Amino acid sequence: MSGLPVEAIESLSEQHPKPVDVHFQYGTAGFRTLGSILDSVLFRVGILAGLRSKKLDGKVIGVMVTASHNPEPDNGVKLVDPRGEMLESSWEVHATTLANAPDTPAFLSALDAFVKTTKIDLSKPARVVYARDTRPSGGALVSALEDGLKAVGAEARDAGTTTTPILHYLVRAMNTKGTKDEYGEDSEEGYMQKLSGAFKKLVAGKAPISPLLIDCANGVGALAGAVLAEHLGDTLPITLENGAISTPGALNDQCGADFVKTQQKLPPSLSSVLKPGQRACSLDGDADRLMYYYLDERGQFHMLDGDKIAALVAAFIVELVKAAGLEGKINVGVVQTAYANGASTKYLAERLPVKCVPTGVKHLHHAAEHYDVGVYFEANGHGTVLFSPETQDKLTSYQPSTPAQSTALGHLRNLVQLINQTVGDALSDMLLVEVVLAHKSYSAEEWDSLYSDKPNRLVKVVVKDRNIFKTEDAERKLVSPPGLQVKIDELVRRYDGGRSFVRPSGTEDVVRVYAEATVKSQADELAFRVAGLVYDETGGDPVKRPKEFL
Ligand code: NG1
Ligand code: ZN
Repeated sequence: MSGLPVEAIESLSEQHPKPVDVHFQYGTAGFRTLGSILDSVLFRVGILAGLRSKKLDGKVIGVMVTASHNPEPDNGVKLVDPRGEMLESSWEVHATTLANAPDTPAFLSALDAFVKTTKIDLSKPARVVYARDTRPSGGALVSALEDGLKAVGAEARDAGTTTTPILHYLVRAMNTKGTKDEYGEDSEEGYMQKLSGAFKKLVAGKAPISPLLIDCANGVGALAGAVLAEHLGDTLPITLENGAISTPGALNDQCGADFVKTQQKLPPSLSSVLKPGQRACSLDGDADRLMYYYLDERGQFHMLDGDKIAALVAAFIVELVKAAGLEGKINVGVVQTAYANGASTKYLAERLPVKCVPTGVKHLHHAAEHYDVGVYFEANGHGTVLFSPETQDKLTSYQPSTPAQSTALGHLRNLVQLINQTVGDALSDMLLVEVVLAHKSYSAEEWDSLYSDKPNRLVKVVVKDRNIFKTEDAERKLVSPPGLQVKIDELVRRYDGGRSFVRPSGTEDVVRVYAEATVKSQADELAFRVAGLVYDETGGDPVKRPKEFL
């Protein structure tokens, strides 16, 4: 064998057998399924993380144990590459192959083949940092991960229970320590100092900010939120809600960013707390998604989603670039997916370049890297703003010619510090939103009035085999099953302002249908008609056909 510590791996692997009849897949969010069947996956991911580090000459690799906005019994695991970005996609296949080897001998031979074909020098060091969210299954899964790390002889650092974006930050901070690209002190404390320091500079001299309510989804955001609130002090008065991290079943239940986005309503637990006109936001279970909202004077709920955040932030950055005298020297662009509300795309496209890419953070992130400043947000509230290395250099070396230019330049420099450059972070994004609102003296209502969302509806369809669904044009057109897209187009034409598309989910065993129309009832009807069409055309059982499908 190629120098693998076979005996260590063998004996530990026997303690983490793969469940029979389960197929694991490393999807857009890593491995994600019921926490109770993930033990073997975590052990094997530990080994894979060690090997990834060896392959990259001992650079620190991150491992995050979370299932984000999913229900509490779910869990998951994903790898983070050295600059804090998602695992290189070619390794997703290797992860899937290794996770599915049926037993220890098969796992060992798959590992051996993998090490040889990928040409991994096993004499290199391996360094890994890992963390988990607050799920009850997390502790045992981390133990399985630690066995994997031990088996491959990796030097491991336990970052404890923390948010996904903080883990991404730690990876980048550890790998850049002592270099000219140093990203910050490699601790949660270091991150909080970086964010709060930049925030305080950005809002200095602005009117006091009114209190913000944060729904922590009864997850890890409650812990990080409390630390951040302490750092911010009076500069941003925060009230943390839904912080019941040890109440069984509470995580993401009737609260959190995904609840708000999919239900388009206030988490019931906030109904007696949120005052009309007050700003509130929801995090998801690992604090990388953010949804804002408010109640108007009549008590009506208004949601400010990832698209609204993108619109607010992109316009602000464009203004600052102009004010700094850098127009034409630094180009700002926006990246969205097909789920972006049509009204947001229209609003943004009238002002700056907008690109549509397939769902999944890695697609958005990579596309955003092609702009000098790339703003990317999914409608569900996951996103960030990337400043290219050249842009950061420009901001450092640029000599402003007026005091106004100097002020705008200072703001841009501070934004680079405030905004997580590795992955979307709900807490960092929240501070960013608060900065823009403070600078523009906008209330939530004024922000909301930038454009009016087109009524829309998202529906799940359970099909026999979602893998037969293939798309093109950034997932906006189905190429398989053949003929289905023509029928969808025919339906869409019958609705005023109609738009609809169908794609297989990357995280659940379902097909998703999205529809928009000028009137809400029409958006619903179109979505349920397309869902019915998808169901029938792919041989769905007429007896089990959901009643709402048309
Ligand atoms: P899938 O299940 O592939 O639709 C969902 C979200 C994505 C992304 C991933 C990862 C929607 C419609 N889809 O993907 O945007 O966030 O989860 O968590 O929101
Ligand atoms: Zn998440």
